[in-house]
Amino acid sequence: MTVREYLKEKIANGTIHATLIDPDKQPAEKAGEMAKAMKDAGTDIIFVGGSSGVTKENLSATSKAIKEATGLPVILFGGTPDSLNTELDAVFFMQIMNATDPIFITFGQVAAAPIIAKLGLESISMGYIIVEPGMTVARVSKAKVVGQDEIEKAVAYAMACKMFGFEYIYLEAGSGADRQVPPEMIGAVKKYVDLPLIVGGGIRTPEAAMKAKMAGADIVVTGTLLEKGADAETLKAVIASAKGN
Ligand code: 1GP
Repeated sequence: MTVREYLKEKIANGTIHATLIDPDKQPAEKAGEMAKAMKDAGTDIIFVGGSSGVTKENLSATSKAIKEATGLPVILFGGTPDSLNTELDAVFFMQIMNATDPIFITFGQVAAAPIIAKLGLESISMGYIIVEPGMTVARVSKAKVVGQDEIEKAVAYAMACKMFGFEYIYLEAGSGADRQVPPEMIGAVKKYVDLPLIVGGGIRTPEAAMKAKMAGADIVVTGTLLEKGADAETLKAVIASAKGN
């Protein structure tokens, strides 16, 4: 089964949870243990990546350790062309819609495409929209962030994603954000654009996860929660809320 099929099948049954692990933040073995804890808590898929410090070495070792520890699919989310490797199950081939640095709009993707083809990696296209506060990824990509109250602008970006032919849309408030993507924005994007919607950034409580799910997120992503060493009960509660259990 491809990762595309896996996601499609899962999402058809309701909102799922994705765990984001940055390979630059801990040794591979530790990443495997963290992913195992998330699997036990109910997560469905592991995203690996980060805004800086992702190398072929740490990415391949981390992906391998996660797969060995969990058996869950591992998909690259962010990263650089030279970090691509065959330990990944798939790659989000993504465009930061509101970046102003062209590396994140097209040149990085042009550099990555032949490598993805050569390695035979599955690639899943995604339009990525950064919402205030945006955090590191907004700074690195020099994004014109969508304000928390700019609902129409978010919908326009999402419509453009659909017209470009992207398979997924990601509404991102930024890792470690103090505010999540507003539920009204998630709801509006979901209402006007029928693409599977990924939502992340600043989701660290069952309430926040529930808000994202109820507003229409198909995949709720958390990263910081795990990084900060939340206990098993908290992980379980957040994931259960994301999935509406
Ligand atoms: C970042 O959306 C993800 O790309 C996760 O954000 O680290 O705030 O959970 P957090």
